[in-house]
Amino acid sequence: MIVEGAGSSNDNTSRIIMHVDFDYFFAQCEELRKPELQTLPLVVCVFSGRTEDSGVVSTANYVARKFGVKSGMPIRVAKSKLADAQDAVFLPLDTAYYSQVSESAMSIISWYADKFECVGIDECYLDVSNRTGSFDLAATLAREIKNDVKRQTRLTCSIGIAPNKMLAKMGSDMQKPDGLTLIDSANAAKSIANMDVSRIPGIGPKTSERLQELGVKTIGDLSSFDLFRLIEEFGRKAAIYMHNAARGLDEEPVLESGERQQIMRIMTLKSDATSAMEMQHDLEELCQSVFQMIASKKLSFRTVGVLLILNNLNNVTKSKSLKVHSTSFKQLHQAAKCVLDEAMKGAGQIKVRRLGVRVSDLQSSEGQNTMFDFMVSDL
Ligand code: DGT
Ligand code: CA
Repeated sequence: MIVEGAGSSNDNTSRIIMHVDFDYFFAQCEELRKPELQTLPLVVCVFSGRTEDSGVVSTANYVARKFGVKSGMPIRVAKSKLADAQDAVFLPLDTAYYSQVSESAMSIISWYADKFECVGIDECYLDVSNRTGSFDLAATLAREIKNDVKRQTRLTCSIGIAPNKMLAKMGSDMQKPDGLTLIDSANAAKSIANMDVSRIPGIGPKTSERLQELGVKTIGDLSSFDLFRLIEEFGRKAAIYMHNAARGLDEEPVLESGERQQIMRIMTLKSDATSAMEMQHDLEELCQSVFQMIASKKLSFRTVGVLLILNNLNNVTKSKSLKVHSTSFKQLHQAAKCVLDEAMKGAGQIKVRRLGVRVSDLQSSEGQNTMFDFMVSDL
């Protein structure tokens, strides 16, 4: 793994950003728990409940997509498209389960970023400028992320690497599924010139329809369209955004939110464990390592989580939030022990191969008075 701080540092003008997007996410989650679905057309539906077929398609696996099934399509239409397909499967949404899968995968990915921003259940941005320093190393890191996510969760994702968020997002969409696309500054304008304007994030159906009426179909057309005319049509802010976007320019930073900030350590156990007791020593070691990192960064934490990677490669994650932020090792360790006991209930009879400890909901502990530190460490 390329470690934090490795590679040359980058200035603000030459960033290296990744966008990670999970492939056919809800349907892929369903395949994880029922691998026999992988070869069948699978459609995840939002059933409205009015009639048996009323509602829309949330997403479909790539087998079903070959028949023309798409997100947002009425279920009735999807059924007619799959009328000749054998064994098509229609399942209702299970958002709680998808969120759990997402959380496990995001916590793995976030470990690879200088800055990590989760922007939805199945996509996130990583600023990897400092730790990679070059697009070549970023591509190596992206392969490592894909492998790690696949090994630990069995999910596939597509990654775009670019000098900004907008291009990275467009890149992750270019070679789906299981893709990796690099767009550097030199080839940016050329890579996107022939694409439809609607591929620019933020350009919805209404704007793209109006652009069409103005004779602007592709991103290349948009880049050479008169800026003042664009301002007249869409207002200054939107016009400048579109004008820059069409040239491959975007300065939006990767924004790490407080709740998403986290520090995590994972280890492979010397031998597979069947009880929390067998992992007590490793758990303490992980807590110490996490604690050293928070102490060195002068942070306090509120949420403590434990990740179990089981022998069958399934993940179990559990977490617990304290009433107030803490800087105490004792509290961290105690919370981790409780959470591990909880997590072991989810493991059932399956042995544990890897163990992780994570703290999140972090904030700066500087300025907290020592009395508070003293009180929480004595709890
Ligand atoms: P992908 O990324 O093209 O391989 O496929 P997905 O399914 O991951 O599509 P994406 O990334 O646009 O959306 C992520 C999840 O959001 C998707 O698994 C289901 C849900 N979703 C997407 N579009 C729609 C929609 O039009 N309606 C509903 N109800 N859910 C949607
Ligand atoms: Ca996706």
